[in-house]
Formats: sequence, C-alpha cells, structure tokens
Amino acid sequence: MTYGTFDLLHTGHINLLRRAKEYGDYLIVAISSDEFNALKDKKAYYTFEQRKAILEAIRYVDEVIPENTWEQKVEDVQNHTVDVFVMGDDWKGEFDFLKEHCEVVYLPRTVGISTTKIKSDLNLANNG
Ligand code: C2G
Repeated sequence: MTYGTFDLLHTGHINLLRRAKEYGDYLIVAISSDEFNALKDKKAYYTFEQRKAILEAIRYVDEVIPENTWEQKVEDVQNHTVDVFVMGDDWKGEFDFLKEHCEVVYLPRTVGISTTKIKSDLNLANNG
C-alpha cells in the first residue's frame, strides 16, 4: 500500500508504483483528497476524482481509496490486511510507527522530476 497526491502524473510516480507492486501482488493507493491536500499545503491541478481515474488506469495499481487524514494509516493497514507499506524516501522514517503492523519500505525518489518542477517549467515556458 502507498499514499500520495499523484498530481500531474509523471515518471517519478510511475517508478514508485512499479517498484511498490514488486513487493506484493495487489497494490492499493490512497490518494490525498482535495481537503487533505489543503492540510499538506498542496493545491492539486487535478481534482481527487480525476487523480483517482488516472491512477486506476495504471497497470500496477489494483485499488484506489481516499486519503483524508494523517491518522488513517494504521486503520487502513489493518482493514486492508496490508503486508508492505511503501513510500518514497523523502518520507524516510516518518511512518516507522507502522512497523508493528506491516513491513515499511522507503524507496529512492526519481531524481530530476516533480509536480512542482513541471508547474514551474510550464510557467517559465508560457511567460517567456
Ligand atoms: N515520488 C518519487 N519520485 C519523484 C516524485 C515523487 O518517488 N520524483 C514519490 C513520492 O516519494 C511519494 C509518491 O511518489 O511516495 C507520491 O508523491 P506525492 O504525490 O508528492 O505524494 P506526497 O504529497 O508526498 O504524499 O500520507 C503521505 C502523503 O500523502 C504523501
């Protein structure tokens, strides 16, 4: 299982999802709701419904559920009998509390790409 906003989908996200799927045979992705993004000080370009539809179209993803709070992870891991929790290593250590419930894996981020970079590159391109 993994969590994220997954806005303006890019190869960094795909690399994470592909590697996460290698840890099991069923990958659940909890996508941040628009309201939860506000708690992360993030304003996604795509709505939750759009981001959900995009993630559901990815071959590595088996199920998409909403992420509404920081506190839901333990319950999610228990309710979905999750074996492995996977996140990019920008979160290294942040979710170690889950280790009593499942394996916790932090994977190296894909260097050189991010939703923020896409937005700033596009702004530069359009504004000269
Ligand atoms: N990611 C990556 N390489 C990148 C960009 C992102 O591996 N170049 C990974 C992140 O580490 C994360 C996932 O892709 O595991 C989704 O990234 P975001 O949508 O930015 O997720 P974030 O806002 O970090 O949300 O409760 C956890 C939070 O919801 C995580």
